[in-house]
Amino acid sequence: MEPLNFASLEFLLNHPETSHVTSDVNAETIERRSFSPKKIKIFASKYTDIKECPEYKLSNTREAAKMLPDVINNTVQRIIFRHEISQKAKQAFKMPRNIGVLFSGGPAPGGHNVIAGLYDELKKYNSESKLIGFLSGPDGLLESKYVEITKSLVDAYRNMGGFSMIKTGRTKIDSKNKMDSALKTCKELGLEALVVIGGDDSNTNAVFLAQQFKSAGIKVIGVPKTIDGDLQIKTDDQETLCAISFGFHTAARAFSQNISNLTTDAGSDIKYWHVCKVMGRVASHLTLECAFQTHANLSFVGEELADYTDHQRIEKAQKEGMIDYTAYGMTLRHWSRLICDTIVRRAACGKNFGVMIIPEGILEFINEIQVFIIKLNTIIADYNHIHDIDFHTSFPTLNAKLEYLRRLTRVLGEKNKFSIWNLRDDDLFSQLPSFFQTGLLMERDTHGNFQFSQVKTEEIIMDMVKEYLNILKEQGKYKIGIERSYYMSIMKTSKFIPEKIAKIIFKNPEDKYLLIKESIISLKTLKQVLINNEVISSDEDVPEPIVRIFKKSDPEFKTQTHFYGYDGRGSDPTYFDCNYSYNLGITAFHLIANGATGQMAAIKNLEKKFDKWEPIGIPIAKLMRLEERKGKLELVIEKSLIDLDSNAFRIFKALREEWMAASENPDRYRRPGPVRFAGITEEDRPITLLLNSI
Ligand code: FBP
Repeated sequence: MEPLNFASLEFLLNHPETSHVTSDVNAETIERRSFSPKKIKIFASKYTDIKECPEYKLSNTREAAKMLPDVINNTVQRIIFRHEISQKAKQAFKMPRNIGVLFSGGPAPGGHNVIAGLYDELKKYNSESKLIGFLSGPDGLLESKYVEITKSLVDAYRNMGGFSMIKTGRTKIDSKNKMDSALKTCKELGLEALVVIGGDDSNTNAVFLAQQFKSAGIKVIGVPKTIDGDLQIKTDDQETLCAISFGFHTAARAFSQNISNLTTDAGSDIKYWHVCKVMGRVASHLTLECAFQTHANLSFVGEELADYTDHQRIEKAQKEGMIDYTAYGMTLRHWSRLICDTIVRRAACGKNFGVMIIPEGILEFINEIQVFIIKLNTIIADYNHIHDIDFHTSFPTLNAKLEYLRRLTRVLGEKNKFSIWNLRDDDLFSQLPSFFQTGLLMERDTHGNFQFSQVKTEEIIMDMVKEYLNILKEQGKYKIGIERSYYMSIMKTSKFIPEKIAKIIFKNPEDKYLLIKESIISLKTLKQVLINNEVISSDEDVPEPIVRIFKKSDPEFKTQTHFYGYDGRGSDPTYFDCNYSYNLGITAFHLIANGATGQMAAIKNLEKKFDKWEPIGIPIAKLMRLEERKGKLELVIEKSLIDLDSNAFRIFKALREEWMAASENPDRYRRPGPVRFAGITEEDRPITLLLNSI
């Protein structure tokens, strides 16, 4: 036989096609890197000015005034054209500057464009100016670890996702020592200003730095970042100053593409319920946006569950002259019943499949779990306060932690039922699955936030759902509806009159989807019904076509669980986020060049078309509110939750029954498609934002 003529490996490796298709940089990356985001018109003018806007009222807390005296009187500032400028002011604008920048918190698509916008603007006025990027978040500032950001570095990351250029971290600058180290680094580098790109906690960090650095003449500007979308700012008169943080749109779209693919698969394979947990530490903004993007069959909004009241229970108690406090707020059990209700209703219409979205932070809105979270936060904080070693180091395993809690009940609980951890708490807690206990007892993040992303909420709830569906099945209430035409075609092969049998075995013999009577829950009960109705005699078997129909009506509940979070957070930014974040970077520069500090760079009118966008500075100190963190009250920026009176939520509520499609109508799934740049791009702003602006 002739030897086969293989190409040599060397030949293959040197082949142009090989190097083309195995290159790290593909055509999409090249296109992204070369895209120039749109610039807000004001930035086309050479020099800008800042106009104070006292008409935008933001009232502050007394604590913030006490702790942030040098920045508390800041007002909202609008960046405007400067028509006339003195030679001196021109020189001041054009002087070489050193600005530092850092990422803080979880990555959010668009971060690199904030740096690109800041860099381009800085260099536009003076090519000698320097942008210093602190490495790995606040740690880089504290430990003086940084790189000078160069054109080639910026160009490699333009319009690209992640924070990989300089990385990020979650360190909180919360002590005098850390403040001093940060200031020392900035002074050594001769920084005029520091830009902190982060979420609510990082912007809190930024304003405390602004206060601390004020006497040294170093300015600090925050930039609103977080995929969670919970950094939204309104004035006291409900005028929107910052409609959303950057990264939200991309993450929501990236999750939605995956969820939408699941709707396609679910509707094809018709055997699974896909349970999609979607990131968002507390608020359900991402879930709501994904619901609009995909029209999944069932989406939960935590904020709505928190509002839940069981009117039946209230009325019952009232009749007995009592008040039932447990009727206010949602329990895990009741939530699982709501899910079962949808599953059963869809199954009755022949759809024993579907896609549901649950927000990562939903547990925050489930009363009983929220109580555990608060109690455990306090217990852990108290322990850390009293002892030299941290709670998690002292009790590294779940068993050790549980034993400590049990000891608390012995020491405190037996005598005092009002103690923070009593026998009832311990009893309820011990009934939770161990992975859930581990989740609830996990270390809080550096800012004292509960780490919802580490808790397998979807598994806990689906276990409860499965359990209850089994009960419903035994009661004959969970059945798959049989399409009438299918029933007729099967019965054609038998000797029976389909209409007559239908009346005997179905509870709705005239409908399009036929439901087997609740009393028929097994082949045995089916046979008995047929005997009773003289369809067959007792020594006959149930006829094969009827067995087939019965088996088809008997549901098997099968689920697939998915978690969408880190994947979408790492997506390349949408067109909206590219433009938004780039303009935030430019805004940060102009706030600095005009002498602002303690402000958050923002774009007003983001919810409107691009030509309405306005760059502004928002006084961060005015946003500070007292909140419990690690058992202590601390000043932080309040997280924005979904407003149940907002247009978006009201529209969602009105449409969700259609999306549930628990009817003869087909599913209403929407295909948002991938995050893309060329051709027809995705919608030009988040759907929820657009709806809220109507
Ligand atoms: P930021 O608030 O820092 O933007 O982070 C948001 C987030 O992605 C949440 O949605 C999620 O709960 C959390 O970070 C996950 O944290 P980690 O990255 O530490 O696992």
